[in-house]
Amino acid sequence: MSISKTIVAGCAGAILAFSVAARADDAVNIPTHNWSSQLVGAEIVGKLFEMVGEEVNYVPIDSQTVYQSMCENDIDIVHEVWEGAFGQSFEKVVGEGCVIDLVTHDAKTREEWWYPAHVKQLCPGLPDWKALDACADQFARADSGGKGVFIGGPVDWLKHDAEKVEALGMNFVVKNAGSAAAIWAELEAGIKQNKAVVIFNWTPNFIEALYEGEFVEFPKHDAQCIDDASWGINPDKKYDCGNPTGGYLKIGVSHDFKKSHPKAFAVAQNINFSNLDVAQQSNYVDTDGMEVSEAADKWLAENEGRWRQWIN
Ligand code: TMO
Repeated sequence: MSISKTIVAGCAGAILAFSVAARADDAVNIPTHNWSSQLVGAEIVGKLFEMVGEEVNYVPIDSQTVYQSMCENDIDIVHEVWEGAFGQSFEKVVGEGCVIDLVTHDAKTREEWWYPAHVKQLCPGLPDWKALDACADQFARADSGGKGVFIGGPVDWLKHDAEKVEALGMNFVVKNAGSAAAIWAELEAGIKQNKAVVIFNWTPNFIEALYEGEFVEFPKHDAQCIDDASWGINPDKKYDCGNPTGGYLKIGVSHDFKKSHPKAFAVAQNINFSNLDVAQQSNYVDTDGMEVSEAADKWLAENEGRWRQWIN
């Protein structure tokens, strides 16, 4: 008992010491997540902050808990707040007043179940979700008990896919990939073998430059669908709808950011990425095989006229 208490107390002390140390250098803390455009964009944002004289730390962190970390001032900025994946976590902390909704990028986003073009031949009636469900057996695997398999993203993207399957009564199971790369490997295997495959995908992303395909059309998204069980075709369940189709992409900053890092704040409020920007940031890494910092440098080299205005 007393040994485990000592260990717990020791750990808490270590975590505290670490978070104090992490802030001691006064750098801007920028989170890094598990998809390519975010990693490249984080370095672009960081390099812009460095140009105006700020120091920058890159902090690998879970893409949901980062919103709470902004409230605790451990993280200063999230530059890719995707409505579909993070809207709820983000809007909660904005409502609490500890995070500021600073910028809405021009980019419009969608995150949803998606299949490559050949699947439409295998499963007539797509992209309607009911047609997909009627073909569920084609998406079955040895270990899925006859149910179709949907390849979801890593769990921190929190897509509520299992809830959606249940609320819509679909004959599918959700298999969460461990990484974005694992999703793309499933997609490529399906294409090579001409097999039915349905994965989580999003736009803007590099996929659209490489493969033809479509999003599955679920019942149209409504804010009430994820708040109110009685809304939608299943009167007893939330999530009986698709994700937003013209979703936002935002920049959120911690409430204290303006005061703690005024030069970075002034830049952040000018940043504005388009669909093409986000797609390129992803493409440079996933299609062209560049390192993240190389990709950030390429984007900066090609967009100097724009970011010069952002930093002035
Ligand atoms: C958050 N994401 C863009 C991977 O859907």
